[in-house]
Amino acid sequence: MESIPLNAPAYVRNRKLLQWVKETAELCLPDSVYWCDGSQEEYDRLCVEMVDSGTFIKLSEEKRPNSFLCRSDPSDVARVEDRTFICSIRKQDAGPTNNWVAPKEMKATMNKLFSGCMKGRTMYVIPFSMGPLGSHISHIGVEISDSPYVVTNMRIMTRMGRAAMELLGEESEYVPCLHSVGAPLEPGQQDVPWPCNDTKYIVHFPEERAIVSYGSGYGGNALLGKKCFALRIASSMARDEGWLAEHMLILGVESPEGEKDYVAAAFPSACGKTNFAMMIPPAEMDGWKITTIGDDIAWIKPGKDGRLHAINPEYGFFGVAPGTSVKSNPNAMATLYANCIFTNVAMTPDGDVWWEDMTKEAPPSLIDWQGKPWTPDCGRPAAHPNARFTSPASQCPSIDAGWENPDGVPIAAFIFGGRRGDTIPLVYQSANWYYGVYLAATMGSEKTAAAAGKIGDVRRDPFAMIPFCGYHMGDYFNHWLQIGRTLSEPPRIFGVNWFRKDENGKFLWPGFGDNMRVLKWIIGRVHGRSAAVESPLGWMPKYESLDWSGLEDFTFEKFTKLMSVDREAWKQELFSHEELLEKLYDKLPKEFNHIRELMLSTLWMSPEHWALAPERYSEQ
Ligand code: O2Y
Ligand code: MN
Repeated sequence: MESIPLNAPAYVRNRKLLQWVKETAELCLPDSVYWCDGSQEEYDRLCVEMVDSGTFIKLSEEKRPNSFLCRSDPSDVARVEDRTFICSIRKQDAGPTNNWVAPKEMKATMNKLFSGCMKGRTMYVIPFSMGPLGSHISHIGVEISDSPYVVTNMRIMTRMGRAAMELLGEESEYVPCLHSVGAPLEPGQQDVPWPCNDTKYIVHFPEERAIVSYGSGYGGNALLGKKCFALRIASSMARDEGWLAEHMLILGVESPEGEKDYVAAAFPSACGKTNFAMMIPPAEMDGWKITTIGDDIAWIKPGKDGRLHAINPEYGFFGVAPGTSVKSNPNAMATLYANCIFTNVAMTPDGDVWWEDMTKEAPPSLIDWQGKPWTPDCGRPAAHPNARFTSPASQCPSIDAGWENPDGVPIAAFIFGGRRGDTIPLVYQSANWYYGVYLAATMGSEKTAAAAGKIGDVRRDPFAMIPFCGYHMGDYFNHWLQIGRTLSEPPRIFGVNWFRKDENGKFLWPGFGDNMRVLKWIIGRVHGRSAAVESPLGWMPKYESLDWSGLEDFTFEKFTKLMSVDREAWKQELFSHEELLEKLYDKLPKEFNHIRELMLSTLWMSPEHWALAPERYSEQ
């Protein structure tokens, strides 16, 4: 059998990589091998090729310059958690929250699936850096993929191309990421716009630091630098090496006096993470400014100064389009002005994009995400609910001046939130690192109506990491506790809940830009200047200690509802933590049981001590 020419450019010198590419080509049997250099010329050429093949639709050059619409197969629209595997050598290292298959067995399965799987296609070799090129916090990956959609998205989402390859030199380590859409072409067979396979596997080998993905071309399943590398594999690397790979946004808070602090925040999906990362404070809060480092993932390392320092390993945003509007996130909308790839959104007659809630009124006619004519009364969504934009982070008006700083930015506070209609107050500060880790480990969001057994049922999503931790969550909690022990200046830890409702089911808090009021209090706590009242949960703001400029009609009564800590509800809350903690029992930090017991007993303190007594919330 004739061997496939590798045609590696002279700057590709890494011996292990050259061998891996050769072996992969021999297994997958592509028509040709292409080494991505990451240039604009290459990107433009691939986009033209995808327009010609029907994968991309070029959007209006006037409305959305250099941007494209892509419609996926309707069966391939989201991450596939039930097909995602952590193949550690020992099952107990993956833990009960991950799917596990023995590495040997999984490799045999993958070998069969990948045999000849790229026939009729080009095999792209995609070198990329997660994090600024050459940063001591960054890591290099190489994705092999048979999807030009993956190549173009990876160029936006990572520092992709020749410079990353050159950093590898002859010997450096990289994370190999093998991907195929799993749709070989027979000679003469016509391709489809979105090739994929009903059989899907998203596989991680944490000990080998390797990723294999088969059957899907979409998002987190295929852009392997993101969830697979930057979270699942990196979390396992981070545990071994004493750092943190987290599902967190990073933002900067600048005071009118020019003081600058950075916070990292974790929220489960559908809690407005990207909105928070790009928030514009109310005009009345004169001089306060938010800057954006990242909207989804943070790599965080202890520094010599006893603080934690964070980078955004990504280079772009892969954001949920529906719900994004000039009202909910003006900075995101401005970021999307050009040079973007839109996946599964609707198209307007004049060649622009649209999705639900982008504008108050829907356009009278559209082409929906499946290419079908759409009108507002047709009863179907125009964009898929998980429709995405891929956009360069550098285009974001709020991007922080230091977002590419190879040393990262120092983290002053961690914020953990969920979507809870009751029980959890707007904001509280944990008494110390240990309570903070417990707070984050027990965070969760109310289940959607479809998933809930009863009203108020909560899906626990510790640190928003359940789908993304590459090892046992009990070990993960212990790792967090251990990191805290090593820091002389640990970030302060806060819980927030933007979604508390009143007795009529109406949201009590306006959210969006008004979250700046909470952030200002948090920064004030970090610097020891915001007043606070003690509660069984930790420290909480007094009414007077939040900045109400521009929101003076927010009454003290409403505030006490928003902040109340109900003894019965909290008793139930603490009992309900058991469901998750029991599941992780064999590796659960012993500290957690003590904290839970202490919190329970604090609830029996005289109510006058804390939040049941509203007068504690005000000096007046
Ligand atoms: O649906 C996907 O394939 C991607 S999911 C995703 C994308 C960007 C940021 N966060 C997420 C997530 O699920 O947390
Ligand atoms: Mn995410």
